[in-house]
Amino acid sequence: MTAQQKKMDVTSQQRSLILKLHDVEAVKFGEFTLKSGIKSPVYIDLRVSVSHPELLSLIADQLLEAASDIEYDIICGVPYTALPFATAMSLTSKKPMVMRRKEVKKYGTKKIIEGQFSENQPCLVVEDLVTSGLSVQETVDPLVTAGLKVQHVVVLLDRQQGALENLKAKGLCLHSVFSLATMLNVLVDAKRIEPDVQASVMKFIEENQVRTTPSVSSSPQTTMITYEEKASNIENPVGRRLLELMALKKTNLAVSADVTTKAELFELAEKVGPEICLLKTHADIIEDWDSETGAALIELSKRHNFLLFEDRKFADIGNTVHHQAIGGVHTICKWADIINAHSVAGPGIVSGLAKAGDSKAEHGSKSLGLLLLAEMSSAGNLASALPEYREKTIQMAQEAKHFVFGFISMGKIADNSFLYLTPGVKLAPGVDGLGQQYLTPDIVIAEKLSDVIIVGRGIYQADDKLKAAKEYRRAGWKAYEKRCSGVK
Ligand code: S5P
Repeated sequence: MTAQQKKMDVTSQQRSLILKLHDVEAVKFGEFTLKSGIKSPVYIDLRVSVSHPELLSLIADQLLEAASDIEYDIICGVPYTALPFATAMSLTSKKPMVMRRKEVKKYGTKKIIEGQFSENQPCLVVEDLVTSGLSVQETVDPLVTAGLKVQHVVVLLDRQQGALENLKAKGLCLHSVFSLATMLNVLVDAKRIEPDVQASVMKFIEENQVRTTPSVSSSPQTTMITYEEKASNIENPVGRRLLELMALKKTNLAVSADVTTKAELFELAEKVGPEICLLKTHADIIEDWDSETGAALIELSKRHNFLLFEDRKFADIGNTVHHQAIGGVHTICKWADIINAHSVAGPGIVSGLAKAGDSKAEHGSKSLGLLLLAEMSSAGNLASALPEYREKTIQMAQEAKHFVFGFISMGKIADNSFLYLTPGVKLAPGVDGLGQQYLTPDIVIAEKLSDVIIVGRGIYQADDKLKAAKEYRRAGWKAYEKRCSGVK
């Protein structure tokens, strides 16, 4: 298709909408530092449209036009920017809306999808802007779980960075009012920007493609390795044991037992024990912890065949962490199989904790394994924001493979000689009001290729904890089987 033909494809309404968006500075050109730290020659912020009701109504008309061939009964906007778009579309088309909550209420109905709908009703998802399509997916998943049928997504602007392909891989069809390329053509045509700006934005887009599904370049051996196969790659015996018991029990679920009394801790471990591969503790939040608690946990872990992970997140110099790990009130090394540490203190922290592991072995106890925190699930955390931090953390782990067998990370960040454990997991994505960010088991295991899902409140705050644990176990294992079979 020639450039001239492409220009002719733009309707006069689309052209006028693009120029209006430029007028209100919803799109800007220059040098902008994105959240990821990457420098971008273009910045798009469609939130400003709420200050311009006429513009909002034009946007809604164009979105409805783009969706005119689709059959749907109900509309749902991706929070937050697309909520006013969806509302305006609903008012014009008289089609009802549902809303997806980002934060689930702690009281009342605890509903994730607000509004009235019935099973299998076709729902059109509306978004303002797509890059990878991940935020669309985070709205589609709970809609489908709630029983709605979602096949189509309509978006105002497609940045052409992979969303179309990523959503297609998930069985979703993306319809955009216009692409970034079209927007640039119109702006050059109207002499709003110079052709060299257009060229630099297009180069940026080409160089910054985001694939949320496993990339084609990763070979089947690396992405579809089974837990049994992975076990033979792991040097640390605890890491190997963890993978072997995951394969045997058919579970990749770790429960985070963030309760505050011994009674609650033992009751939870007893209940969910058969469903899990790991019980993760925060010993320092148990108010009545005593010298017998560790031994009682070991007994439970043996009976139900799971490992114990004390989530102490050590972060000090080697000598101090050595004492913190073996001594104090909690004598962590006496009962925990796995501990973790921040890499911020440098390799000395690994050596200090390895020394604690050695003294454990000298006393005839089972061995110890260490996980390094390479990334965190909390919004704005510095580890995830700084790629160099993650790289250095991986390097530290590579230099101590006899002891470090994996990472706390948001997905697979290095090769198959490490395990990846991911916290911030719930059946519906969202946030918790204190910075915690949740992804679904499917995204974590099948897309981001982590090995273990760590679930806290999703299970220990459920009315029926066993039922919740079974649900998470099923979801985590299904995602693992999907990834092994290569189904996207
Ligand atoms: O980045 C992290 C690392 C950890 S270990 N984010 C986390 O949430 N965690 C821990 O995982 C956190 O300390 C808590 O114990 C658990 C998540 O709990 P949930 O209730 O949000 O599922």
